Amino acid sequence: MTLSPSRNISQLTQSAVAVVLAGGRGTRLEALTKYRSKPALHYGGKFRLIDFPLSNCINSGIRRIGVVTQYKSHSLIRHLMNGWGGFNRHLGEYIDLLPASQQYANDWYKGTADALYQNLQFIQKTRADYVIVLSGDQVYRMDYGELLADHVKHDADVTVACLPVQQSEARGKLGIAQINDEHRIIDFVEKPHNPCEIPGRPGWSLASMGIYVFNTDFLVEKLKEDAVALSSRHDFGHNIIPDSIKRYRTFAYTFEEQACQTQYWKDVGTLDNYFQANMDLLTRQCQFDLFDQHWPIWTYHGQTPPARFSKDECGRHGLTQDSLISGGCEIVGAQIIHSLLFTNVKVEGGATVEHCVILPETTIGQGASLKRVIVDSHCTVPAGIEIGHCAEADKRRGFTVTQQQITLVTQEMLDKMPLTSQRQ
Ligand code: ADQ
Ligand code: ADP
Repeated sequence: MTLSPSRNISQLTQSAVAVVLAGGRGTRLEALTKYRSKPALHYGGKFRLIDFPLSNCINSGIRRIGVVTQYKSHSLIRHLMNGWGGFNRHLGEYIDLLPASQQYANDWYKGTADALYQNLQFIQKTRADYVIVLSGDQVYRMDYGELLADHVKHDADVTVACLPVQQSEARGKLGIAQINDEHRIIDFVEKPHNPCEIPGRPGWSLASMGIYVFNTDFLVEKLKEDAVALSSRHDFGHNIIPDSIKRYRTFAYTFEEQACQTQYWKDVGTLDNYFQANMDLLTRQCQFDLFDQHWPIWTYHGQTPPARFSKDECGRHGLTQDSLISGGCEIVGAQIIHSLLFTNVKVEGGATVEHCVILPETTIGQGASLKRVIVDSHCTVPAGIEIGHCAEADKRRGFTVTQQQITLVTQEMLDKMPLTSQRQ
């Protein structure tokens, strides 16, 4: 197909189905993913991580989507039903939930490739020409139409979206590709300890974003082959992609080159980068602009009144500085500095919240003082408590403290904390 701008690209997006992988455990996020899957994790004041790939699909014109769920999927499914149910199946638009229902195989999803293999019927029934495989837990804006166009331009069997990253960030965490002048992938190693450099760009490697486009027939063939391979981990990064480069047309799409987009991409894997990715949003200089009307991020947002800042009974004003405050928040005589408050957070008189991420439906009691803290949803933080001022004291009280000295607090931790240890 000769590709001239939007008309052909819109034909491509219509002939594609997206499968969003949302079943990983996300164990490095510790207690934040104890009861919810990583794609269900709250992010950016009113969103959940899964909203980002789903919004990219909608904004790119892809309206046929499967979401593969497995672990701890209750709040994920609730969010998808509340917020993403407005598709019109009569017009061929839908989001289908694909839980590990043990129909195709008598097992849970063994890996990302197996998660698609167990949903081959769903994929084949769509009669789509292309399958876009996405991760449910990354923050970025991407026009998948351009990705598909690149795939077709190269007459590829599979295309891997890639991004240059600093070697220190890639080491042991990301799949690394080497490409030739035509952007064909000539080598791929999953999470190497010594990622190879991009020629002429010292200190940088070309990382896989875990985003793939496959010709449907090719994908079906590869998944069937992989399903019976005894030594396989049934994983895209470990098996399908390295196997494909040997015998098939496997190309890299470099996200860096996507026109008119600021290239922000975060795989929110650890508490430290979850904290930082939220903090990034507080400045107007952030490469990821939540206020970009051209590529909106869609989500479910319940009915809430506007955030209210009011005086408490001692006459102290509710004040904020450099923060994102969501609907339903009530700041009564408290100070919020450089923080992100999700929906329906209440902060009571004399409390100070500084450099914090406070998840929804949480109350911070009178006079509490929090600094560099992530507070989980549905917490009641006791009055007068100090958190985030001394790492050792926080650890003694059962809170999690990260390498970068961010403290995580959940209601379970608060419930177990002896009453005598509220002050440090
Ligand atoms: P990882 O980030 O380690 O590497 P992985 O754990 O395979 O990716 O998860 C990818 C997506 O699949 C996540 O959204 C996760 O929730 C989901 N998932 C994981 N296991 C699943 C299962 N059994 N069933 C259903 N869904 C599952 C990948 C690539 C790397 C690349 C990085 C970029 O393998 O090459 O560099 O993504 O983040
Ligand atoms: P979210 O903040 O993602 O909306 P929820 O508060 O709905 O999270 O919790 C996610 C899931 O975890 C729900 O199924 C909920 O019932 C369950 N859950 C939350 N806290 C606990 C707990 N302490 N013990 C057991 N299950 C819990």
